[in-house]
Amino acid sequence: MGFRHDFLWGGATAANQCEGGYDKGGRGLANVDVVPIGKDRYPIITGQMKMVDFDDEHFYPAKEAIDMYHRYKEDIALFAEMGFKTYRLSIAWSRIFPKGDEAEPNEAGLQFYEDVFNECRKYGIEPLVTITHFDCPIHLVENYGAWRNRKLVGFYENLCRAIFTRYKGLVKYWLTFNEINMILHAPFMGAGLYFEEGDNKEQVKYQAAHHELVASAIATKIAHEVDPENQVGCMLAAGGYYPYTSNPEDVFESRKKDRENYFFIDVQSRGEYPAYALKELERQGIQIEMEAGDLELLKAHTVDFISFSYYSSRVATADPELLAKTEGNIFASVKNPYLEASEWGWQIDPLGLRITMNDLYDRYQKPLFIVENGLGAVDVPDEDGYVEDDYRIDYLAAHIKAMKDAVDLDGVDLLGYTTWGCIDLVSAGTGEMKKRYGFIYVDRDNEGNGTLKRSKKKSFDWYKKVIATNGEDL
Ligand code: P53
Repeated sequence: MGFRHDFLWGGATAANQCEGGYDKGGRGLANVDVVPIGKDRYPIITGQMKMVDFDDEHFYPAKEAIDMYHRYKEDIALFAEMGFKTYRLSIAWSRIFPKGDEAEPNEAGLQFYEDVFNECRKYGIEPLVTITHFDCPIHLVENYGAWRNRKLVGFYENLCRAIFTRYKGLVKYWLTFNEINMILHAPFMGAGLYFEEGDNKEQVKYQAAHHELVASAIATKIAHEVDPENQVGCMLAAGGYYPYTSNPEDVFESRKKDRENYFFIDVQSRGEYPAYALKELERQGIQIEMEAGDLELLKAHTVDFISFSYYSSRVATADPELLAKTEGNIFASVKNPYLEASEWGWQIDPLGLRITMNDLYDRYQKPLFIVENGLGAVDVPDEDGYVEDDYRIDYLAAHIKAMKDAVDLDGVDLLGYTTWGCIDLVSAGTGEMKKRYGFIYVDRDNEGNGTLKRSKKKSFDWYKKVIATNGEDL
């Protein structure tokens, strides 16, 4: 009983939220670099306001982030001290192909990640690599319209070939697109899409989604060809919708909202467009342009495992007045009266994790991997940088307990668990440093002040013990 003996405990980060070094080693600019902190961020990440370069009015936290580009050795040593079996990180596309459409990759970028992976291996840490975590070279955004353009499939294929070949034997676990369903909710952050006057937004989003899905299938194909040991996963921003009431209208609405997100994983895992999606696209008058062979590719190259992030469950309602109150969030959700929320209003629901795991395992019957989970909170360090983050320990312990129930009591096959932002980093949603997830505190604030010094929080030793006991001692 309990977790498998080779359970992959660890933590997760994303290039643009931690590396900084945005212009180092020949790196090109990406969509994720040009999203500032502050009131314009939301219109920019949702594609309502165009931003393709820096200006003097805004602060761009990703430029320096927590400077992991220069400090990864120190940080990986700390992960190793906690006993990490895996470290999930992402490759910045624009380090490997600075513009995105070059014929040859940038050696300095390839070498950087090779060094990082070797550093992990030194401690027996298995890298889990997200190929794209919300990033797209800005040159591809400006000159091709990012993922709305079919050519992106070929550019992504070049990226995959370059990294699969170079890192053969160093990396085995790959995720094709972080939170692929984010393209619906934050299309610029998720896929470099912004909208022009007269665009049919849904048409643009689903066409871009088709390109990503084909690209994901091609990546899976190449990964398996390059090394049969490679394991490729899809990645869903999970957290299902509960109906607000037992009114069947609410129940049906919650199903519809779930399907919007499941759609992507249905294609990546089952290999075909589901019937409900074809009908919905038809009703909305959306026509997806496909090339000959696309459907065969999708069918032939499905993913090996299902990975997902889970922070919160959500609530759906068919009542338009109640729904109106939910606007302005990345994921629209009615407040659940039975749950407490984080300081950022994310509702805390450990049992929801068990429910999500059951839903996904029932639906796909492939191994699951929880690659993000955690509590974004304000931490107050003492003068040594120590934080007594019992609230974080409580959140994680409750979620690990629920995940154990899903394994022990429900029989779900779970490969591993990586907490989000194992070291404090920049928030994707808000651009803040103040919203912290880490076991390791980083001295930096929302305005970019601070020494960047790392220090252990109380949760550091707690997580070390959790890993050492394979999740028995919470
Ligand atoms: P932040 C929204 C809802 C669910 C997951 O988010 C999300 C978001 C984006 O805000 O993103 C994932 O930093 C994402 C990470 C992100 C993390 O959740 O807004 O994969 O890049 O940092 C937490 O608190």
